Amino acid sequence: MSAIPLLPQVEAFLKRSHQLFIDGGYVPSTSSQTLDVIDPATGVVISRVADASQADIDQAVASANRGFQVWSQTAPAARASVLLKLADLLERHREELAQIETCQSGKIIQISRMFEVDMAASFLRYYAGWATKISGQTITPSLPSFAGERYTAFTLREPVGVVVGIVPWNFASMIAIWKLGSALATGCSIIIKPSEFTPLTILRIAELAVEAGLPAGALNVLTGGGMVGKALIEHPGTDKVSFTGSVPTGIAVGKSAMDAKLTRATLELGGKNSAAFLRDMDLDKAVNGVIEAGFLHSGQICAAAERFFVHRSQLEAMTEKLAERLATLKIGSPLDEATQFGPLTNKQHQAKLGQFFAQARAENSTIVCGGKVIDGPGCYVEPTVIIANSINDTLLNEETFGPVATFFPYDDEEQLLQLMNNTPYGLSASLWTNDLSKALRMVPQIEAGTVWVNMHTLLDPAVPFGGVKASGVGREFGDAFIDDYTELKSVMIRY
Ligand code: TXE
Repeated sequence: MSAIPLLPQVEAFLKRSHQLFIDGGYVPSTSSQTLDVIDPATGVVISRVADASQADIDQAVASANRGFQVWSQTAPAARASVLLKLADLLERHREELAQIETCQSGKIIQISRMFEVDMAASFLRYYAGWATKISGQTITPSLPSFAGERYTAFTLREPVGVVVGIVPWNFASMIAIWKLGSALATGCSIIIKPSEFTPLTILRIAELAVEAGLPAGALNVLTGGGMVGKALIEHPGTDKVSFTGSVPTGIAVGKSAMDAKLTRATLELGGKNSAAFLRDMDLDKAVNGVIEAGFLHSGQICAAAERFFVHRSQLEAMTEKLAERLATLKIGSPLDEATQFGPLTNKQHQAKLGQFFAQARAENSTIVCGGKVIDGPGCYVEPTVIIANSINDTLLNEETFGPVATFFPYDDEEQLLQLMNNTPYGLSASLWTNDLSKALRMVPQIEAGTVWVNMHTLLDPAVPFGGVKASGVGREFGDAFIDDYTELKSVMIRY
């Protein structure tokens, strides 16, 4: 097999001189600064986007406030209809969007199609369904009645206002859709600040949103670096930030939000997620489980597992079998449909993985396979399996965000739970066993926002997602997102 040819509309899109998406269309930036977008498979600059200035930020925020006035007054059913149309348009432009995404992120084309388009469309449809179902309560207060007066009260769910959606590079379309779906379903307007590494697909999605009937200003896209995100959060005209990204940046975002004006903040951060295999697990199934948990999209998934706990008696057999399986993965161009393992998304990240490999060697960890950066213009690293020497080893504690499975043995289930919880983070975890009764007894003792049993990484819009401990604040999906995107207003009436 060889790389699929790019569609003519993708070629044309990449060649454009990209501007900022404000007020329903493109406007030139007042800044002369631009950012290169690099194809991580080849190292070639494929496009350039604007690096928004403070004047651009002011303009986008003013537009988003006007957009909010219109959109928040749009009937819920009409809001749902626009989101449903946008989902249809994503699917109609499936191949185009998937190719743009693969070119900017190095994600293998099958994953771009399935996650960045198909899953994104299903999340949008889910949020569309909520637009007409957001409701308050009626309450009877127990206040004293001196002359026969009576009381009633009710609550209103009101959109928070202008949301800033700060998106990382690992799922540039799908995560942007989570944020804009939540905001638009609840009647908020949103400004998306994509990652500087992957700013392109959301610009195309914003065009499709206008085609779907979204009013001007309800969705703006400002490309630029981290400082654009910070300025948006601290801007007096914004009301909430929804951030997905690394823990250190998440902490900075939380501080900016609180310091500036108590801006509401939802933080979905990374961590160091565990996958634990109980002794009854068949080894072949367990190896498939490790690949699902740790190697999808080269491990560049916040919910992916990076620490793998296996009973001491099975450690050697399991890691050897895993290494054999990983050796069969076809590494190559992400535009080749036969490729199973693509590049990382940027050179900085590849260099970071190189440092982690050096650290593992310095700490005398056992490198069962991989452990090397692949030389060349692309951002490839080898799929890697490591056995840590001690629970303090760096690779058992720091998020690599790469295709690195670090194993550690346990002797009994009490120790296993201690090992799983021995981390400041708590985004996700998985238990792999045929003994569901045992699994259900262990679930409450695991400190994580999501615990999977016999699966890992897969998200569903109906199931809330978010972290405990240092992995974040707030929840996306389910009905949990409504709390984060609306303010609860109480109305009390004496009659
Ligand atoms: O992420 P950041 P980066 C991890 C992964 C990776 C590391 C750094 O380990 O190597 O994070 O990646 C914007 N105020 N994850 O630098 O810094 C920034 O422009 C407001 C895990 O890309 O978290 C981008 O749009 N915004 C992660 C977004 O924040 C700021 C997914 C994320 O950037 C800002 C990706 C600031 N002060 C990387 N500074 C996950 N958990 O899913 C930066 N930004």
